Amino acid sequence: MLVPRYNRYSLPSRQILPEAKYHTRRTFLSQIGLATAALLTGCDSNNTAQAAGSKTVSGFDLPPRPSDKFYPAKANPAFTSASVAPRAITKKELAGHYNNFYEFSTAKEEVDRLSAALTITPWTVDIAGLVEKPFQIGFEDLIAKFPLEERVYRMRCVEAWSMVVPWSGFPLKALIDFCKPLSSATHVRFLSFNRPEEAPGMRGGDYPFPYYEGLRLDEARNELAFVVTGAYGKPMPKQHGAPLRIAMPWKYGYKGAKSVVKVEFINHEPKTLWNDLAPEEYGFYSNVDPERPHPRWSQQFERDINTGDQVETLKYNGYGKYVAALYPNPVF
Ligand SMILES: Nc1nc2c(c(=O)[nH]1)N[C@H]1C(S)=C(S)[C@@H](COP(=O)(O)O)O[C@H]1N2
Ligand SMILES: [Mo]
Repeated sequence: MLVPRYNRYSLPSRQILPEAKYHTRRTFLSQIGLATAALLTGCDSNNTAQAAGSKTVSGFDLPPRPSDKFYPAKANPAFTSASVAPRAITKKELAGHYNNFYEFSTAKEEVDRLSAALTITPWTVDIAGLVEKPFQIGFEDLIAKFPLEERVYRMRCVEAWSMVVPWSGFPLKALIDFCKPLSSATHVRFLSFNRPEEAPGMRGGDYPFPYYEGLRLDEARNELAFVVTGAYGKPMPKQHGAPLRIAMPWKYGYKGAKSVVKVEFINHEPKTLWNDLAPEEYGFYSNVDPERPHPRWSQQFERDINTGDQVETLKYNGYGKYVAALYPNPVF
């Protein structure tokens, strides 16, 4: 997303171009061809070689893992496609080709290709901070502890576009219980991977990576809070945050950290990357609220990337019956 020019982490100039110009640049890149585009974006030689060949490298290409057998997961009847009507599920190819994952690129259409370089086997998650006993667990061991379910959720980015995705995973509450936090823990913090050698966007120094996010513990225990390991009935593509990411469907998308390597329990409100960059634009809570404009744009409507239609933004992204009680007082 965009940050103001005056900020010390301000984006490269192309990011503050208006949408139309920005899309022209994307079209240009696709016209000159993938191989050249890969060179321009400084992606590693291995990737470039593959991109130049006939097979397109994509985050949809995943290594086989034992956990593949858990998909497709059983649909949770409370969150089927009926629960998001009149919205329809976003086409998988659209959702997987328009991604915010700044460790790879600030250009959404590039993330699918660049994220292919992320190694997801092995993958270790660190459980740290105020827990009975800190531990590390491999992704394959972790996922085997929880029955997977499928949930169709709306996803609203703070940039005023949205999609609808059938995620697979398990409740964040189940993960939290498994971590055995101490009663002194009030918040949970998520950290994403730190591998600049695999992620070109981490090499520029424009953002204080690794990506960090956090939640109040009661929000994290809400029934909607979800650990996502799959999408569209399959293991999750890398561009969506393989092997595991968080989904908080009543909040703007950036509250859901991708490719998580650390879950830390603490006793204070954690700092978050976007809040540190532009506190007046990205609050800690960041609940979807059409009545609270972003300082630089309205939040009353959003573009459904499936249809291109402008649709009305709903308070709490339509999930108020689940979460409104968490916020007796206004929060930002
Ligand atoms: N690690 C990490 N997590 C991240 C981001 C990111 O850049 N890095 N972008 C966030 C933003 S702004 C959004 S909108 C969603 C996008 O998720 P999607 O690509 O699966 O739609 O991921 C969020 N999680
Ligand atoms: Mo976003």
